[in-house]
Amino acid sequence: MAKISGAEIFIESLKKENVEVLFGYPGGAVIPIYDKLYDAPFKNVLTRHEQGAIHAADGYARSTGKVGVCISTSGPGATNLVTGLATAYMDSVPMVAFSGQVSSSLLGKDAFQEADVRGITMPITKHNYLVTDVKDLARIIKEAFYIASSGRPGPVLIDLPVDITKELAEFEYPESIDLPGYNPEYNIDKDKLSEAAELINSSKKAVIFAGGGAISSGAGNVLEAFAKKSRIPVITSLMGLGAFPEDNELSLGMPGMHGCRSANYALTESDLIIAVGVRFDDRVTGKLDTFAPNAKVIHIDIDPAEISKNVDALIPLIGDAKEVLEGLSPLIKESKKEAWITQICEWKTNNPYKYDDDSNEIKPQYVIEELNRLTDGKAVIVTEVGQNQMWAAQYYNYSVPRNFLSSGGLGTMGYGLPAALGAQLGRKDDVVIDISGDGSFQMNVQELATIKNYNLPVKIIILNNSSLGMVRQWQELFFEKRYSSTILENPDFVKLAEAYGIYAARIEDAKELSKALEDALNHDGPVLMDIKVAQEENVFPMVPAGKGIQEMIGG
Ligand SMILES: Cc1ncc(C[n+]2csc(CCOP(=O)(O)OP(=O)(O)O)c2C)c(N)n1
Repeated sequence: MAKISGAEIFIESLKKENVEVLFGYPGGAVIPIYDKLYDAPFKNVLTRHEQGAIHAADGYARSTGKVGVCISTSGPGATNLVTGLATAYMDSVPMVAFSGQVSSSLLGKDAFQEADVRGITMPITKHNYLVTDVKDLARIIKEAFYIASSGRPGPVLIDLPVDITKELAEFEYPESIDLPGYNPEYNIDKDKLSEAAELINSSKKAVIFAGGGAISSGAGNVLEAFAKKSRIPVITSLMGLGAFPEDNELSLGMPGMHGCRSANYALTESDLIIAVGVRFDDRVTGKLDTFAPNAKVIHIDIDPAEISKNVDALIPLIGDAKEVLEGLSPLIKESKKEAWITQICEWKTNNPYKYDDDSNEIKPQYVIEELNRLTDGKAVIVTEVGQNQMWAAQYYNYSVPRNFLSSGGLGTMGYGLPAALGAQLGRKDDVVIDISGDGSFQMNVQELATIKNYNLPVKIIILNNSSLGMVRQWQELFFEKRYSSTILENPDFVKLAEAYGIYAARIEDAKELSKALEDALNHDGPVLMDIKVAQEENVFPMVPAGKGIQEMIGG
């Protein structure tokens, strides 16, 4: 068999994995790979920063369910991937990231652009590799894609010394995988299923709490049927938005720090929580001692490490969320539970998200409501972090999975713009809207160039409050309005976008908003809207730090 170079093995392996798009940034340690990318059959997207590349791969992965792929050079290129890896790891996003590395003979010698990337990324990857022999490369790539996408998804890093990309080996892509010690498939425990069904059937005030795991397992339809049959209301975490349609009468929306009162009241009053692919993040539970004091917990999760990590589970059901729900469904009795449903409806009716819209200033919540109306709740919404993220979660109605992309676990400012461009490449026919704060936007603003170069019709909406709004909100409420380092003097975002060749407009008058948003959505190409919103607007309701989720203020 003819031998080919490591760089060619890289290309051939990605072809075998049906990679459609690779995001990356070149440098010395990956020049041999970039040479082969010059005429590779898949799309090779040059971002303007390695952090942009990895968030773009993440946005592509979250919006499509496929593995996102990115590449950087060694040293600073690789360390620029770190935030993106941690972001993907916290939110269980399937990704394979390649970092170039110095030549094998220079490893450990503080060579030019050497960084111990395996060491650095060990705690923020599902697995990582340093390739030491070109003969291992195809196998390692095969394993990496498998590990990234099986079980609980996550990012896998492959550190690839430059000499290996030049060495020759026969190329044979392995047919199967042999990974003793990694066993992501679980046989669902039948006894536990029966126990769980019994508990569900005898409960009076049960709630389903669905998260990111429900989305990554594709449990949507099964979850809907399960909720309908059992008449159990569904709460969706930030990561679970879209796992259950929010217009369904059984939907209670998002719980936690900025969730809706009805979801928090329901959790607090419930006698049973059926947790589906959630990790009971502290932003959800608030003060743990008072969280859902009367509830027993059935915890469905593919990752045994999640069971009783934060909240004790009476019955763990380890396995793929969709498969577990499929197993559970036939054991569930059709039930009325009308007293509980009536209570839920009352909470929902009496406690919608609300804001004062009596001023002349544009309210950020109104911007999201208008976007929801104009897109019929069907756009892919990508957010930054802060108030913009919470308003996007609260005021847009999510009805299908994979339409809300946001850095939930790590809370990474600078995620939105590159993730939106990745999502647009994965979902070519869909409207992709990046909802941004003026602070976050500037963290990866350079990706405007990538958006322009590939003419990606991303609609960028800056909720411009000239401040780091979420931090300013905390300073207002808990630090006597001492606005330390949170008021921003910004550049002219319209001129900035225009300098990148992107159509842009500024909106300062609420009366002009709807028409301007409509024009932006109809514009055939990328658009940036700089929307001047009320500076001192706060996200409510809010559970103050250290309080129980029933102790919400505002809203
Ligand atoms: C990389 C990073 N640095 C700092 C923070 C802390 N932080 C959380 S929200 C926030 C303010 C965000 O401001 P902006 O993007 O303008 O959004 P707004 O809250 O005003 O909508 C900050 C600084 C973070 N989440 N990520």
